[in-house]
Amino acid sequence: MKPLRLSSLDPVRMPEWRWAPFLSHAINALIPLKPEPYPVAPEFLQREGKTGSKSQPIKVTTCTWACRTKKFRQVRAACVEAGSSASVLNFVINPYHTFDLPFFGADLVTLPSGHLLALDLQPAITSDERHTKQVWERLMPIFEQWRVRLPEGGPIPEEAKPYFSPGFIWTRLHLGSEGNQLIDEVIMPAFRDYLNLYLDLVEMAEEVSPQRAFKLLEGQKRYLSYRAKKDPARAMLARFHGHQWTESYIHNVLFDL
Ligand code: DBV
Repeated sequence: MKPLRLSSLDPVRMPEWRWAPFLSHAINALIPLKPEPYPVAPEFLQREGKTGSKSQPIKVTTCTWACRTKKFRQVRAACVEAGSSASVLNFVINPYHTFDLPFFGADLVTLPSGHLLALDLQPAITSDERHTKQVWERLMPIFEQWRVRLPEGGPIPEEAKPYFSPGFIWTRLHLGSEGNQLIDEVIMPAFRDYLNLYLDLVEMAEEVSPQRAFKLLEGQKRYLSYRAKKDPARAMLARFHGHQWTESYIHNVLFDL
């Protein structure tokens, strides 16, 4: 039996979960910011389910790790472990709208067809230099350094483009040793670099005026309602845990502003 998780800060322990080192790294990097629990209803802290066939069922576990800090409204990790069917870490940092900060977003997805990997510092308002310039200037050299070592992930929907930075890392890798090596040698250090840069921007960030904060809040709401509406995990989560649970999880936990 897995120990029940009672707080959003309780450790996520799922044997075989592909993305454990990434979540550990992020949690450790957040320690200096003094994380406090984020309210998450018990049915979303840990949920068991089943997939596969009647004769060969596969156990599914979905856990949510989350916190808040002085400058972060919500940091949350959706962690899915379903054996050979899926292993996912979807990790988003939501800053308070009183700071001119982007989101930190990572989507690390392992499916039977391969790994699908996304990493970005996503703007709340793309068409606003004051919001993007300082971030992109520092992000682009890091992006250039890692993306040359990764295959292109292929087209993304046109309507999604306003929500990405030009430093969006997006790749698909094969399962097996070749993919694993790229995850260790490229995706992990890129994740560390993006998070380091992000935490540096956060440390420097100072509160903005109420007018500016209002504009940022509108941008954040637009971004999160887009993510909730188009969540690519919706079908998978509904298969694992049912429609009702999934809709509530998407709207009340994952994208809850
Ligand atoms: N994606 C989420 C959440 C997930 C999740 C909350 C709880 O936003 C997983 C889990 N993403 C997930 C899964 C798939 C994708 C795909 C399971 C595969 C869906 C499937 O093939 O059935 C990046 N993720 C994708 C895709 C993109 C992203 C572009 C492909 C979509 C498609 O082909 O239709 N997600 C997107 C993104 C961020 C992100 C840019 C932020 C960095 O989190």
